[in-house]
Amino acid sequence: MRLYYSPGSISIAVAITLYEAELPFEAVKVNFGEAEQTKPAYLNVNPKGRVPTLETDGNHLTETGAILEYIAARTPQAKLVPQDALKAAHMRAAMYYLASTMHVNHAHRVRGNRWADRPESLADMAAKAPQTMTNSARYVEEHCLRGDFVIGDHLSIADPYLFVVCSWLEGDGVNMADFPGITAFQQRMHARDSVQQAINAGMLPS
Ligand SMILES: N[C@@H](CCC(=O)N[C@@H](CS)C(=O)NCC(=O)O)C(=O)O
Repeated sequence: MRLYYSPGSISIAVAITLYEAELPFEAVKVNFGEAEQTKPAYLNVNPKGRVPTLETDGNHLTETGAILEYIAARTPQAKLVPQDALKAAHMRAAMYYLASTMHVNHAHRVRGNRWADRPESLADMAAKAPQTMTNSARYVEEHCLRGDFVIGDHLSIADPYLFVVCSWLEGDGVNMADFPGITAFQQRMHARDSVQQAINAGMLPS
């Protein structure tokens, strides 16, 4: 398998999950500084011009949530998706929320040019991010994390996803002192071998 990634981006949730599942992979860095994600060579891999992409058996899988589900399905022994239907629904609700709302809130600060061109529009969107990300953090703190991990006492595919999105909060202007539950979760995840492997591979800052 080959993972196309950019350091610190949501693609690192896939790397952490691959490490959790003990699936070997080749990591291919997409250089955002050179806008490689917009060039034909990468668009042949992922026409959306985004990371992650997971190449497996001649297929190019995209969308973080779908890739995480694929890894879990490939490695049932890793128990990355709960058997219990209600817990699984909660796990997926968290992942859909991260994909459709929280990641998008963050992108309004760093990728405003997806939605607007005028400098004042971009500045307005960026200025809103501390508020929308604080609202998202409040939701995560009070409703998403049901214990040590999203589904309670067991790590699932929602946790690497949440860990990477929450690593953006401080940069988005969120006061982490208001979110002790998320802070403890981040520390718990940071201590795992999977996250340490991602750090050692230069995918995340230490
Ligand atoms: N819905 C996609 C979003 C992927 C995405 O937006 N990735 C960002 C990095 S966090 C990216 O590739 N940005 C490059 C760009 O916007 O040019 C997913 O969850 O996989």
